[in-house]
Amino acid sequence: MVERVGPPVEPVPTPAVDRPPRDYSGLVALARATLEANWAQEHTVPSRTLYPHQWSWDSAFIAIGWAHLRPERTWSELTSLFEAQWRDGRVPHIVFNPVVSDEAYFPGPRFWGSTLIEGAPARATSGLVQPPVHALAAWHAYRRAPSERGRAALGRLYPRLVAQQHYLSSRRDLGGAGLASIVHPWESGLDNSPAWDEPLAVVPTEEAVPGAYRRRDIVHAAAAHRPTDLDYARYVALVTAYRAGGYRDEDLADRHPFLVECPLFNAAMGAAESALAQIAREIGADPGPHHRRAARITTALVDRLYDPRTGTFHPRDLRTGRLTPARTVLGLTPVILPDLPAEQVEAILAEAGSSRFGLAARMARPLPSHDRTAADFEPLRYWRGPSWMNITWLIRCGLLTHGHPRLADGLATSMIEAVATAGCHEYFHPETGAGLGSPAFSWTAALLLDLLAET
Ligand code: 2M8
Repeated sequence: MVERVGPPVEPVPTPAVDRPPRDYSGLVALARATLEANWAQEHTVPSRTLYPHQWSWDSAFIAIGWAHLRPERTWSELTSLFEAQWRDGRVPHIVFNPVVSDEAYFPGPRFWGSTLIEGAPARATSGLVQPPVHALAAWHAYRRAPSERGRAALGRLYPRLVAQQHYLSSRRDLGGAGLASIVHPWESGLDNSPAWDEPLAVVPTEEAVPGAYRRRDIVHAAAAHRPTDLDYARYVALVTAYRAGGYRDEDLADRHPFLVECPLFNAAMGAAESALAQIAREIGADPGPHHRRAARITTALVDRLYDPRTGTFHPRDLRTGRLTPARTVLGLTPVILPDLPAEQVEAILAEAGSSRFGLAARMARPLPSHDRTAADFEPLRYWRGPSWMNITWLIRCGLLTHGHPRLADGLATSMIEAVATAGCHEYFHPETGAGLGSPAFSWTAALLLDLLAET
């Protein structure tokens, strides 16, 4: 029987393991310099070049890093993001900085046209969302640097975090089974994961003729390390379809070509309820409804997205009703749910420890984002193989929650070593640890600080 020791937001002290102590002071200085350089008055850009605005789940991870350096920025980061929350409760995946030109990022504010939409804020945003890791991050950051000011900020954020959950669990429950659906791969945060290949294949691209727009990402990063032009054509087509309906969610099941229940997105939604229960207790609100909702989401996730034949979680494509076949790192992420049944925890441990992902107490290579043994594993291409800090951090939290500190430590160390060798890159080659994407990426720096605080 697996010992359960509480929600993922309550880090379990990591016992000493038999590896030589290392001096990480240079690494801490690098992480601090990266975050300082990316700070933009009230939020932090993920990268000055590739992503010069505010991104939703980036801000959540970045807020954790600021708790180690300047806790007031934790609250500024989250507060500025939630100031752009739409009236329906959605937290937009990009909040555009008005002083940055429209051409600096594609698709920019003109393309999204959010300010024409009733219920959207005055500040231009995208119309999509990202995994709701914010309650978990807010609670984690608060626990890292508790203060009266922090508690007051938590109190102000709480109703907004609740509204975010309400939006997802009502308007986005398109399958009617208690899970939220994503309407675009960008909403998963793992944009070009092989998990989306099957549902994306049927998205018509004629509305987004390649060449009708200019990709900015491949000006700043190698095209071979980014999504393909065909991926972008489909991304653009999906935004165009959602935008044409005013970003409304009514009747999406009848008209939208991409509707998927994602294991990470829904695990984040469940973990958010557990974190909200902790926050509620801290600020004198009732944790009970959050505990009940967390339990319901976990049950729905296991019922809908766990496949006993593969022993892992898969996204469910609502257009076909089927689970998508790829075995990606998304399948491991429900381990962040504190009340995940022991059977699924054991299955995740088996999948993670297999040659597909290589999780171990001592890991020569960091955790990949896709099955290393799969024919479509691409070690350089973004979310189709490379290793990422935020996924490492989330899965480590889950391993601690479910009583596996040595595995958690092995996972963290493999990623720390990659950053120590390559720098605060956006992602890392899963075989060599070489740095890929942006060389000064904020969530890598932020979560590195959090890992080092326990190492
Ligand atoms: C990536 O996604 C954006 C679109 O949202 C892009 O490729 O332009 C993803 O890695 C996503 O998870 C991340 O939040 C964003 C900013 O770092 O970049």
